[in-house]
Amino acid sequence: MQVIKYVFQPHGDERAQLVVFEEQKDIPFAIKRVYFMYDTAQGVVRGKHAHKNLEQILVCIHGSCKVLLDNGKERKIVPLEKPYEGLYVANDMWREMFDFAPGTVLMVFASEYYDETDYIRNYDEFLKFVEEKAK
Ligand code: T46
Repeated sequence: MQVIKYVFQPHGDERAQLVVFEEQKDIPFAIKRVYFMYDTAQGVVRGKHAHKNLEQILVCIHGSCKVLLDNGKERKIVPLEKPYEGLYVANDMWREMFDFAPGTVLMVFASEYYDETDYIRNYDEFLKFVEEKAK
């Protein structure tokens, strides 16, 4: 499984670091939605689903977490620890976010508007979905 991690070049000077996300440039798709999660409780696992169409870039703009990626055949755990790193998560990829450090803010850039019908929340259904797609 190929893990695609983007490194966004910070524009730093003596005042601060500044990171830019422009659609179709830094982010490889048109951004239809941005959301973030914060106040993540200790020990929680978020995600536990895949998407039929949605592509996303996950950026831990504060703190850190780990992301489990599962394409139905292989699993990888990717740490997100820098505010200038973005993890690309393709549509047909099971994802779980966990091990959130206290105070973590995880920001997500999404290629589509929110649509509950795009979610695959059952792991067996996900396996069937990727098997069908591979035929
Ligand atoms: C994903 C991972 C990385 C909305 O109303 N609009 C939205 O755009 C989103 C993202 C969520 N919601 C509602 C739906 C639920 O009632 O917010 C609640 C929490 O959503 P969810 O349980 O899906 O959150 P996560 O952290 O498990 O997953 C989210 C995204 O939903 C998902 O697409 O890939 O972050």
